[in-house]
Amino acid sequence: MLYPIQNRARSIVSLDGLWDFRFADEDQWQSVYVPASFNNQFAEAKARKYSGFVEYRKQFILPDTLEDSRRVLRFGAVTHNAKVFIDGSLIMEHRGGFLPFECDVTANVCCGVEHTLSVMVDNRIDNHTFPVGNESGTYFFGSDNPGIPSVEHGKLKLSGTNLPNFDFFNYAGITRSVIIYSTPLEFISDITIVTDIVGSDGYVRYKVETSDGSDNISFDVLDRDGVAVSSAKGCSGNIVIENAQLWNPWPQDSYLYRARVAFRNDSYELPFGIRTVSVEGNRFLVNGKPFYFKGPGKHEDSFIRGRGVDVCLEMKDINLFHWLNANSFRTSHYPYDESMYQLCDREGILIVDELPAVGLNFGGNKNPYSLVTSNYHGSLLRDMIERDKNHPCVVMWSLGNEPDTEHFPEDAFDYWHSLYLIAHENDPQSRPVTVVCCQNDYTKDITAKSMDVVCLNRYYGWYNLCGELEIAGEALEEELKFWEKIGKPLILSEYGADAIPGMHSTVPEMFSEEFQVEYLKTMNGILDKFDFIIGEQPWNFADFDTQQGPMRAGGNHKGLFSRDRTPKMAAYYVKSRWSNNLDYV
Ligand code: GCB
Repeated sequence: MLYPIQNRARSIVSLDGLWDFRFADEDQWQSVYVPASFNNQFAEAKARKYSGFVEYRKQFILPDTLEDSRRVLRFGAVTHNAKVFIDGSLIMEHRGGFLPFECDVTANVCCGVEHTLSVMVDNRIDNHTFPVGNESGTYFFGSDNPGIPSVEHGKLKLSGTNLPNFDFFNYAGITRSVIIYSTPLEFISDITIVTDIVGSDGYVRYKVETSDGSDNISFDVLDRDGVAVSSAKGCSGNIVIENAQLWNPWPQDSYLYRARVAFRNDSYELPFGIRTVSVEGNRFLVNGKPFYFKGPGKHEDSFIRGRGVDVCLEMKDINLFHWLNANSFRTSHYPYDESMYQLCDREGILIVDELPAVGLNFGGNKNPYSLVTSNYHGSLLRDMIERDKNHPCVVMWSLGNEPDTEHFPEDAFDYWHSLYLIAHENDPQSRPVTVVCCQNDYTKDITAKSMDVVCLNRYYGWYNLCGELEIAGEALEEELKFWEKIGKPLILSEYGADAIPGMHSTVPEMFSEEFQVEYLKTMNGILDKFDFIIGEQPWNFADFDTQQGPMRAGGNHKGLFSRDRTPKMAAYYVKSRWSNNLDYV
């Protein structure tokens, strides 16, 4: 899937801005801003608690200049499900809240005429959605309502409310940009680039797809200054770039070339980097050199926009990554807006790209694999790879976060292994694949060790052995000795402690900033004892919003930064540790 661009052959009309909005159970229209989650834009509780359909509506007119072009309506993401209508006719439906979808509307949308675009958005989550909602009437970290017999016996139902089986607020709406883009009627439909390095030369293998399958293509590679350094003809080919500049992780140069593709009246420019990634033994190699992942897990989350795209905030966050001496992150717990990947291509920050498969875990009470289908999961995986395959910053796929791999080990293995194969088959670069594992009885898990990289989320000293850092460190060490024998590289993909910003204590007890520092120091001290550890990803970069509940005072406070990006003590500690730990040279 090509990201829409504007050039001499293509244009973009933005439909972002103010739209009409109403809850499906009301007649009253109000104003709402797009792109953004709707939940924080209103003063009333309803927008935070609502579960069901909401309707968005906007009138628009396309300029006459697009009359002879192909016109495509594209949504960056609508959370979670969408039905799209033009002038009252259904033109497309989409399932899943974090990936783009589009439709050729050349026949539906005339230029110079007013049209009405409306979108029915469903924010409900249940056992069959990604992320997973909890149908039993409880929410993540909520109690099972013991002692309220009327709830237990189903007389009082928490229906009509969002009940996430995950620890982030269920933000929803038209969260990413809406555009109509144009292309010539005969157009370039896809480009795939795979690179290799031999000695000092870069090898670029490309494939271009066009609307009519024709071969009439020119493919030029431009350097950073826009100078053509190599070129080829035809819909696929191999190009050699002598003395190539490599795309290297920050703080080295993440050099981007540009492929300029021309087909009849159409043209497209795609930035790409020459780099390789692979796993060898217990090492993760970037351009053949061992890479150590340093960087906190993230969320798309901010005060008013919720999960709505905010490119300025993304810029600030990546500059804070540089400040922290961080070099990578995981897009926990869903694919992010494309703008983040474009930024990370430019800034040399490596991404572990994660699907929204979070919450496939009912603590052993239910078998999640009897509820969900790997077919839907597989189609999301193909879509994510299709969208992100050309980004040099994307170095690994994460199939999901913290599924149950302990209580139904064979079912888990079958489910995740089939997805593992899909990822390798569909990614032209065949990047390493992982699934991020939950704190569990790891001796029963046969899934984690079948991945290319083992990724573990561990909260020793927080959710268990609470506050007892010495023994928590011993428990982590004991577990890592187990994984060391498996012979695969391992990333500690989450570990952390909540710290309420500004809460201090001479005795480092839980929730103080001092404790957060001591917690990270203890766990890092254990990581340093093992050679097969290839990364540390403290949870989280910044505090973020969650469902209300007894474990969350105004959200999750495991951030190194507060939600407004003010550094906590832990940010300074981590910055200093990571300045001394540059394994990629
Ligand atoms: C986890 C989850 C993450 C939570 C975190 C926590 O294991 O992957 O989504 O926010 O723990 O803070 O509890």
